Amino acid sequence: MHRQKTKFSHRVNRVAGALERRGIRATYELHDRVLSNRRSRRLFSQDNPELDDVQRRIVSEVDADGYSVLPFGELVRDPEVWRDIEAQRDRFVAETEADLAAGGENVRVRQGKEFVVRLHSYGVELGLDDPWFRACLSRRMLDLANAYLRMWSKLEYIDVWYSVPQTAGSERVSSQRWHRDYNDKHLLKAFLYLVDVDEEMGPFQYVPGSQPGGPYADAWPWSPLGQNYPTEEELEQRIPGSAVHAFVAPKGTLIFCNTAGFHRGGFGTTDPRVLATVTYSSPASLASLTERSYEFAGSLEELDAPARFAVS
Ligand SMILES: O=C(O)CCC(=O)C(=O)O
Repeated sequence: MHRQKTKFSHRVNRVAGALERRGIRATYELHDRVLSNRRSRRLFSQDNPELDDVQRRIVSEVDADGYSVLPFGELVRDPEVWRDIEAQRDRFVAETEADLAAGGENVRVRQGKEFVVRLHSYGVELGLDDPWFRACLSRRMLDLANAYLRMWSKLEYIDVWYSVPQTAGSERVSSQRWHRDYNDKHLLKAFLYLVDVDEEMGPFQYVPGSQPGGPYADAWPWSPLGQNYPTEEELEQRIPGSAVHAFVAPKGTLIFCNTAGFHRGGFGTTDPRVLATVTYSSPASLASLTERSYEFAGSLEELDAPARFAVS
């Protein structure tokens, strides 16, 4: 009897879970086609930003291949911005390494992804005094994100990561494995390397052309809340190793990428990998599948309209 009851309640939970997932997917589609994203597309078409050559190149490369890579200073030319971000990195690395040396009790990690120590994580307040946040909200970054998404985007997630080297022989877990991000197809992430990253430090890796609309889009295709983690072997059988791009690159390298395409990274075994990251997504994602990682601490009045939209 007890066994039957347990089996029954498992089935109820499974069915309830499936129904809930179906509801979340339907909500995403509705927000993408009709509700949130329609307004966002209209706002963009009424205020189509003029891009310079560098921004245009990034957008057309991400359109074609799913990624674009360039030195940060080519896009954000004010050297003070980079200097401020480096100072932010130095404080974060010093604090993280002191915490780790003392047993790692105070580092900010998320369950299941303990290999990434975060400067902010979720539920923080951020203002324009944070240099990486300031850069991500600048028109240099935001205009190209909006142009790629063809709508005013939401700045949904922002952080600085310290990827802790893994012990030899450990297995890849979570985002160290090939996956598509489940939370939006209108997605642009940026990764700014804050240290030189070599093959052993867990470089970010991407399958060019696996973004929605690309030639590998039909391999375990993207769907909202999809189960987008094939085994490493399955992916390697379908997509030749020669098609994978590993971003082994010096510090100051900026990678833009639609991570609805296949990617993985952070599986380092030697030195820590330190990078700053940001996610621009569509309003449909925030309405159904994601939570903004921060609250804007400044006054909305001091922002222009696309930036105000991005943080609220
Ligand atoms: O740490 C990495 O390089 C991978 C990150 C990742 O999977 C993601 O941001 O979605």
